[in-house]
Amino acid sequence: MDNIGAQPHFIAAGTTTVDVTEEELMAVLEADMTGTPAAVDFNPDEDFEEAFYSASQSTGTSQWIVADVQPGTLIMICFFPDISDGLPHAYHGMIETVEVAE
Ligand SMILES: [Cu+2]
Repeated sequence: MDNIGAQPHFIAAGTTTVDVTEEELMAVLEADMTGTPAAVDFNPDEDFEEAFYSASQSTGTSQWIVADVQPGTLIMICFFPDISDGLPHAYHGMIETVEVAE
């Protein structure tokens, strides 16, 4: 992966067999911050299996990661603190999902 952005990033990734959207994952993160449960059928403690992490990655650099990813939905989240407010990038929407076939 290449970092072509203005800030460093890193990826925490895991798989789930729950059908969950990026918007629903944002709601789960929001719930974690506010303490108000999200109306989403996804419990990260039960429905998320860690797959891989990347190292923090500076602007203008590339890195390759070898990972054995299980079938399902791969969730990739950046928790690097944002330069503007210190919140992890995930809270600014830096969440991606990719379907992984059998
Ligand atoms: Cu980031």
